[in-house]
Amino acid sequence: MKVAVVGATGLVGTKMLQVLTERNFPVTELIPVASEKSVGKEVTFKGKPYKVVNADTAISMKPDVALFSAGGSTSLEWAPKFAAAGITVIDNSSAWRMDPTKKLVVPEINGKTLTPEDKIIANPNCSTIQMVLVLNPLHQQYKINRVVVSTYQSVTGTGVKAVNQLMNERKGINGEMAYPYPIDLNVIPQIDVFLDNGYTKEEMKMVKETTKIMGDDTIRVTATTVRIPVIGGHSESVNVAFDKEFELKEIRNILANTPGVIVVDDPANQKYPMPKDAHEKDEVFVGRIRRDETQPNTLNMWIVADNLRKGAATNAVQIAEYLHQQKWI
Ligand code: 2RA
Repeated sequence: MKVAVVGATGLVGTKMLQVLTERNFPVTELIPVASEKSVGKEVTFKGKPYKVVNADTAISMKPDVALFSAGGSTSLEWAPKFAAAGITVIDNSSAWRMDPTKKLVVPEINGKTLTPEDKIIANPNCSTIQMVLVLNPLHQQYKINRVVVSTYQSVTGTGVKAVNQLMNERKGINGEMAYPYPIDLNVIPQIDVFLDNGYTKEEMKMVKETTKIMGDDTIRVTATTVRIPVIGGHSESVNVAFDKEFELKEIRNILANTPGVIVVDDPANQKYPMPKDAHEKDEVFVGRIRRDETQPNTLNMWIVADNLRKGAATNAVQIAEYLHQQKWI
């Protein structure tokens, strides 16, 4: 299968190439696509060099599927052109996520809603994916009423410029800033831009994408998203109020049997998920599972995942795998 990766030289694009290789996705030809300044550069995939091309050239090469991770404006401009040429687009930007005509997909949750007619498929936001993967099986059992989430997000979510900012600050080098403030030895309670309601765009992504993916707009979500000086993955403190009563043992059991979720919850031995351990893993890790003792039917959890993997590249490749299994690409 001919696979185009649009934004192939970025952090997520590079991870997509790695995940396609690891999962042995049947790529017969890779078409790396990037902005004009990267055209002509070489990208190595499965030991073979491939020349970076622009989006126009990529369309003329007729890929079967295109994985996009090149930002919202590139997706808005180019995804429809790829789709019009019959190429299925899996888009990691926020451009199409809330478009009612587009599916927002976490394969384990709503992959089955896809049809061969879906030519632009949206990949959700990283902090949303790891949360819904844990919430969904609990919602099936106990019906979620309200979620309060606070995130502790890795600088890799911003991109290579932010990783460089953190590393430069550690070495005492004055370099380019990705954030308006130092990130090392600091915490920044702002991810993406502020909206009129006082929340950030990242916070509202968690609110809106959760109900769209889980297909239930009665679930109330409120979020505070925070950038921390970490590289391995995003962490989340999640408080969930259910309609029905639960037993902690049952919750652990459900999560332990959820594909893609690993329970790490052994306080007696100081075992809980951490970004250092989630780094380079495709699974979502959950621990610190305990009752919120201030009100009935309410649970606290700590959820960690590598945001570049299940939060971005792995989820996109899993969507492609599903389409391939259905023989739609
Ligand atoms: C972040 N959620 O971590 C974003 C990346 N999509 O900044």
